[in-house]
Amino acid sequence: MIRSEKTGPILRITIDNPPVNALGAGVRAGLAQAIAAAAEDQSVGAVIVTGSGKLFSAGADISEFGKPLADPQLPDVLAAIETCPKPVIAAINGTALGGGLEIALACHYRVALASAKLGLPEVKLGILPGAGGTQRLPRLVGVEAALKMIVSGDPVSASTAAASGLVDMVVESAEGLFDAAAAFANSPARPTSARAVSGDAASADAFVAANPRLFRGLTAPFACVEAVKAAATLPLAEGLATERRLFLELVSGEQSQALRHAFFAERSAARIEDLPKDIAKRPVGRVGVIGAGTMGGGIAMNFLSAGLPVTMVETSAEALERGAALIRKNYEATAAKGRLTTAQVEAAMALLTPTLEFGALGECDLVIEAVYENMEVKKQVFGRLDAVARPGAILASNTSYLDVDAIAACTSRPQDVLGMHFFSPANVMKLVEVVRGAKTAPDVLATIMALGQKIGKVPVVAGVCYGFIGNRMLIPRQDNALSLVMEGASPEQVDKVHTDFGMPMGPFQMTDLAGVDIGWHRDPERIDDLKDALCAQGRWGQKTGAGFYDYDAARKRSSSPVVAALIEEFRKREGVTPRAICDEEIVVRTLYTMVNEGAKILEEGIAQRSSDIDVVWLYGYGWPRWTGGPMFWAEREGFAKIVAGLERYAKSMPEGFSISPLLRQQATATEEPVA
Ligand code: 3H9
Repeated sequence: MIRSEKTGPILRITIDNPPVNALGAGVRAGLAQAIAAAAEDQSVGAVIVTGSGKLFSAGADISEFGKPLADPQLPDVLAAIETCPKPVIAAINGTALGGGLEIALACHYRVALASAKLGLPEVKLGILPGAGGTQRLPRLVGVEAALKMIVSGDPVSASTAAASGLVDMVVESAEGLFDAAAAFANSPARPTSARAVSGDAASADAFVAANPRLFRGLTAPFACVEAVKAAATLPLAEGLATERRLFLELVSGEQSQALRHAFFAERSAARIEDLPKDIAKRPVGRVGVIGAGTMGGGIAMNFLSAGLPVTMVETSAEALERGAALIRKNYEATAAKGRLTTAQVEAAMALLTPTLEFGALGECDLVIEAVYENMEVKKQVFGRLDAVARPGAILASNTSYLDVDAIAACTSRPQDVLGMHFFSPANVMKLVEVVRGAKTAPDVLATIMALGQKIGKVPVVAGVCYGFIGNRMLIPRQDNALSLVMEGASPEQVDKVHTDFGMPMGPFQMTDLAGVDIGWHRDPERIDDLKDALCAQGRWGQKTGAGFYDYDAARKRSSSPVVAALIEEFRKREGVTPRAICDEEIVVRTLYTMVNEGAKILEEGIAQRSSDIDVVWLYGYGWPRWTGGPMFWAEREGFAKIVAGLERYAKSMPEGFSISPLLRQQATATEEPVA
């Protein structure tokens, strides 16, 4: 795990713990031993610490958290590095994160490869840098720059690190890294902790005030600030003690457990249990997209951004031009924010071939259909596609609800067909539900999962059912939300329960964003429910400036007296006497019902594992990450409590409601024994 090699007076210590050089117990022990030996060995003049492979180190071994950590502890190992009488130089050969970067901070000098990324992402796991990072980083870069890195958790490039004083030198090629590091071998040992901190507690407070978004709902960012303030105001030993105390508090806290669950859940979602790991994938060199609407364009952008050529097909020249122009507009907006160069925009656009020729899809290795959500239309498109696509091409539908098996059956090659359900806006949202049909070939599934990751998405496998994982769970939530309003709640009350919980928006805010008219029968005379009543009045959501709420020109939301009157009128018409609805009932009927549906999804094998459901909601709908996702949250909440709640309100639920047998089983298995 730790390799030591001596060249002349220089001892090179290499962290060699694939795949990411995590700092588990073995690595910590090896590193401590190697440093102690170097300090004692008269023939060693200087030490270089580096990582093997492409990474320096991804930091502490996250899987060790939650249990007592074996000695030596990382802070002690780093203290030994810092107090080594010989110069210790970090040769940062690649990504250095968390405890990995903290090793480098404890070294006396830092030389980084230009391609390396440096970061302290602990906050994303609900903790803070716990091996001196909060004390040493401010000593190198000052309070403000340190807070930016520690509280956002986002890594910086080697050149940014050099500009801020975090690294001493940037090297362009890997071959030159060790010579550059060795150039510091005759410099004096220079402990970071001996430096003064630039910036003070007031600059930390100013950072908090200027960045409210980074703190919303979370506890760790506040602890990060407290620790950095300690660096600015206390002697090192006390600062380190503050950091340690906060680290231990956070690591055993609920948020960190949930965030660590989310980290591992995302990675296990990529694994498909019944596929051989080394299955050969189909090459995908060109992608076809049918439909240049908002969805088709967004889907196309994912591939263009990843350097894959895209053929985009439409039926009218006008729609095609509008689609291509929208893609350009989106790229240019990103460039205007400084996140893309003009050259990158042009490079992406050069990969796009808009065409009216359906036959052009014959050149594509993967074709994604993103047309109107209607089974007959989709069946027709797949029939045509079957006639032009080359043998072996993968044919995907972006349907968000429909039966992928029925779509596949319209082709002569159902083994090549699956669903790729992107979430809107498709160029931004990271989730893709990969819908595995009854006949989808294993290599087709494996190819799309790998391709999804390549384009920066989080792909999750789902089986065929109405709405797959995410939208299927949305149905009971939205149905109950509407019933609750009929029975006496206001849209505002229901939405507030959700936003207080941490959701980016509530059920009605979401309906307004997506369009109240989705699925509407389009007959203004026929009013079956509240949504019909809104649609009949042209209140189709944000796009018409009015839905369950009113919107101004800047799409700022406000409560609508018109809607309040409509609701009242509608209740009267239905003979409903409104009653006071408590928030607890809203939680049960809109959140517990989602968990119930999730349990059914598991029962039926639609999701491979409970954590996949969490990943769908974290990445597709903005479920608050610090609760771990609906199924992780449910376990915390208590399955028995959830079942009891569902039973209590079962009579009020929309027709067809039933409690999942799996959920009942879990409730019994986890129920506290009655004393
Ligand atoms: C810390 O350092 C605390 C200290 O301040 C204080 C201590 C006292 N541990 O993501 P990938 C696994 S907290 C354990 O697919 P990539 C990962 O699960 C740590 N395992 O690769 C996966 O396993 P599997 C702060 C880890 O190339 C495999 O490695 N550091 C760790 O897409 C490959 O990972 C972080 O938060 C870990 N630290 O991305 C960094 N890291 O194959 C977390 C990865 O079985 N890591 N694994 O599914 C990352 O951000 C990405 O993994 C990284 C590579 C960018 C490094």
